[in-house]
Amino acid sequence: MPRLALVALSIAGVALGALSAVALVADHTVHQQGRKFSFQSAIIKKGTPLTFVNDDTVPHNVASTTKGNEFDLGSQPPGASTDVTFTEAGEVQVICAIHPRMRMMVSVRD
Ligand SMILES: [Cu+2]
Repeated sequence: MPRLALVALSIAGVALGALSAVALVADHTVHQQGRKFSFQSAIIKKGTPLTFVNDDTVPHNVASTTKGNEFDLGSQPPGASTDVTFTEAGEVQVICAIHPRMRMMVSVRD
């Protein structure tokens, strides 16, 4: 997706007073920096890997208990990069089991 479209989507999210900007994750990568996910919401096509990168200096533990898309990356050290493939369409809540304020939604589309 062109960068401009991504920006437009972000602006639309703000204009709607949405809790977060929904974006197609262009490079299929979600960064973790400052104990935050780089997207609050993201859309991914079913079966396409989403890469979680830990850019922080502390470990994270990315996980989901959403039925059909459960996963747990365990302790992910700084600098690590891990792929997650979502196999069921739907809304998936992704959390960090270490930092309760770190959460995001992944919308998995057919
Ligand atoms: Cu964390």
